[in-house]
Amino acid sequence: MMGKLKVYADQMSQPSRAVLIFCRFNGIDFEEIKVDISKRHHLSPEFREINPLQKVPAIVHGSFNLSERYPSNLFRRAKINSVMDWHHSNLQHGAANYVINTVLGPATGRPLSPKAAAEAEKVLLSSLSKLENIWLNGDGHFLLGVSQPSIAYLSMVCELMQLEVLDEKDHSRILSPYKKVLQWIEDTRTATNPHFEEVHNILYRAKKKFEQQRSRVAETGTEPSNKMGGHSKM
Ligand SMILES: N[C@@H](CCC(=O)N[C@@H](CS)C(=O)NCC(=O)O)C(=O)O
Repeated sequence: MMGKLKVYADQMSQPSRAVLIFCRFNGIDFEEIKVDISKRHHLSPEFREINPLQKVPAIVHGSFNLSERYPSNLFRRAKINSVMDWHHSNLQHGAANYVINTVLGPATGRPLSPKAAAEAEKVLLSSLSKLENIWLNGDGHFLLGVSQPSIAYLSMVCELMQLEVLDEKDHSRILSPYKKVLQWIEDTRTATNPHFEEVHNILYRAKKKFEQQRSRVAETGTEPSNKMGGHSKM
């Protein structure tokens, strides 16, 4: 007996959201174990036992075993791996660093850096262009021409969804030129609902909080305090 699959996740983390939506959408019987990054739970000795890299998400099923989450067809599995490889060093690299350096950093104890944000934006824009013109270039509908949301494309869509917390101007400057990408996000939302919206609720609450913070700064000219408080309260 392997026992129930355990997913260690923080819903404020985009790869965590991708895995949670994937498991819910596929009707996988799993237990979600919350790891609150804003409270440094990922740095605890207990979590280090689960994932020595101290990152979420992490999956435990008896012993670590990710392979059965992937499709059994070898060619399709290889394609998904190649998309994930590209995603981690391109789209994730650009989007996560942009969001951390413009909005989210202080909530996890990191300072904002306009210079790092500018560098991340270049990676993000070049990744979006490749996504639009290469990955989504088939029928322009679903990635790799497949109509089932794979973990690869949920990961990428969740990566892009985190841009919701940006200032409206930045959000539209970055995303609006990429029509296929925008359509793909909508298609994924529709295909995986209600799970998609449920898992993104925490992000929508954070978005509202950041909007209020920005309008207070605009009205009063005072800087926001550098803390968002615990994510779980957003
Ligand atoms: N490439 C990994 C990235 C994992 C990752 O960076 N997770 C972040 C949250 S989104 C984390 O755990 N950060 C911990 C930290 O900031 O120290 C994946 O996609 O799962």
